[in-house]
Amino acid sequence: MQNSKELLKEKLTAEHYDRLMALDNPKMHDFIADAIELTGPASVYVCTDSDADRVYISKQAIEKGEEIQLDKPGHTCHFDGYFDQARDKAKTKYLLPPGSDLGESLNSIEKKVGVEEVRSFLKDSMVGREMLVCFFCLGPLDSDFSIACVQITDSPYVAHSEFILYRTGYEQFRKIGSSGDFFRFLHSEGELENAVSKNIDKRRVYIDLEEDMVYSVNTQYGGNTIGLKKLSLRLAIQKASAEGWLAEHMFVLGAHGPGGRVTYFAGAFPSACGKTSTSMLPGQTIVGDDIAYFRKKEGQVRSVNVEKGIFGIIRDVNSKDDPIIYQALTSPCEVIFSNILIDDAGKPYWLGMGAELPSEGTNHSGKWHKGKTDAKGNEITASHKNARYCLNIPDLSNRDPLLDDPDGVPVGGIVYGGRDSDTWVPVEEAYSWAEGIIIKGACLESETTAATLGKEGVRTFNLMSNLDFLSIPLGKYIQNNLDFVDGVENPPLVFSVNYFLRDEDGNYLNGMADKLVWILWAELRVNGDVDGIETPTGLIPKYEDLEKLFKEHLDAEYTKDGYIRQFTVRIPENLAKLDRVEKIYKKKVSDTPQILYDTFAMVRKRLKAAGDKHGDNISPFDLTTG
Ligand code: SPV
Ligand code: MN
Repeated sequence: MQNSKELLKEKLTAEHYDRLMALDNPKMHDFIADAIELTGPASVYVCTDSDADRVYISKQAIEKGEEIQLDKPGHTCHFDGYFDQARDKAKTKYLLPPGSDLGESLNSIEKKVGVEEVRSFLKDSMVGREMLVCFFCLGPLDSDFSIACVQITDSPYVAHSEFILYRTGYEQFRKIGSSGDFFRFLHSEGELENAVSKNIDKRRVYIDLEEDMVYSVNTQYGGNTIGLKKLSLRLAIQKASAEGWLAEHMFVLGAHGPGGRVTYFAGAFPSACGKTSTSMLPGQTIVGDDIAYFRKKEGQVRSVNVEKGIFGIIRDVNSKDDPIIYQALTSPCEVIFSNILIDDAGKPYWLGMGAELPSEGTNHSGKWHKGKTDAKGNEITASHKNARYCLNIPDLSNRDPLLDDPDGVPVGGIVYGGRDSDTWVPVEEAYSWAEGIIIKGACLESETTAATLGKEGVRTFNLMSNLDFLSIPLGKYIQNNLDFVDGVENPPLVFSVNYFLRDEDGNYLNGMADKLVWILWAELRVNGDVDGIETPTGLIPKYEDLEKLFKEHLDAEYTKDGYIRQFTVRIPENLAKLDRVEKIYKKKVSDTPQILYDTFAMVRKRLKAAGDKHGDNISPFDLTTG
């Protein structure tokens, strides 16, 4: 390759060349020069943190046909290809250098082979197009948490999404000077047909952990392309592991307790299991809904939202269940809708919005009418189940005032939840941090959803809801979580929640709104305001505490019968879960810490003893308060 600076000078206008040169970072310059040489763009646009650049990008998205202006100011709609509607787990791989091993649970490809393949797909992919070079920052600016990132893409939709979701980072790059400590993303949509990526068989997301760099090609769906989202989470998990902090697939929420007290919770749920709606609970304040970093500061666990926007699932967002998001989605403010239905007047519609949907319009399948089927004869729904909205948290009335605090928020509790029809009670506190990490986080299972490609409704192991993004061996990741609170005087309490418990007839045992009560009970526990009842797996709420919370916050009568049905400890199901999960660790995770097996054995013993004494299904009234 010719000298980077020379190449940049030749290919960029003076203005954009100067923008790059104002950042004295040879590694970043090399990255951009290499990308230009590889992809061959007609022009290069370098974004600073200015409003003018943000506006330019959003206008480009419309001009290039990647977004359509909708009926309200600031609202646009983007469509991904019919077969490009979710994260592609099978084609997302780590580039493995010779001699390294990530364990068999992580998808990888020999580095040399992978780099050659993905670069061959990227070769000349931007010919005739403008390359966009954007700088962003993960986490608040000017903070121990900040990670500078540079994103190259030929998709103004991807860049526009990032301007909504992340803090701009041109100034952050000025701050890091010539440091090589930043993340890099190179994305091209590849060949387009009707403004969507055409060569889906050549879709690849390849991650280079040695270089803190990710390649993404022949795809547009956000989870595959937005570098700072799940691509950076994979890089961050490795970085965190090396540096002694944590990068998690978690929301961060300010829970508002009695007397104006605010207690912060972070929570992990697999995609489409209630993570965003928990972060948006009525009366509470949101810090973030998807990715959180944790660091220890002065003996305290503190957390930031890596993002400043939400890329949320739009299905079932309606004025009753999610009033604040619904308000934003129906008022003039910056929103990119994706893979919804639009009518000729540019009005957006989606499944579960609480209004009647038109019988025809345009969606991710093109012209759509009710009853339309795809090539395989499957009905095409009006909007895709993984259709999303992308908006700014500062536009929401429930934003938390500490959203951009460089020190993050102090974490009082951690919550793990999944789609579980028959095992866990609605809320339970672990007896300790270690038990919480092992019996709650590392045992997380969930029934699959439309957020990833493949069959839905299959019970799948997903430790800490972070399995899709782990870039270190699973055992090491668990050990990092266990060790993280060393030196912390009051580690966060750890809770499990389950919004999806059903009775023997398959009916849900709880309403959607009930999750508020579980979180507010956890808030009381963190502050020592109430006692719990001891079960073999942790502490559950006392009836009278829940009765009070239901009355106060949901204006609902909480019945003893409902309580018993929801909080009955299901011994055989809990034992079966331990067996299932242990089998996975034994078979697939060779570096599982011994403490995990020891803890399983201890909890199994407790479950059996309780079962011997009280039977398979134990009413909470038969257990004692602790
Ligand atoms: C998820 O699926 O967990 C998401 C959306 O948050 S994605 O960007 O696809 O990862
Ligand atoms: Mn997510």
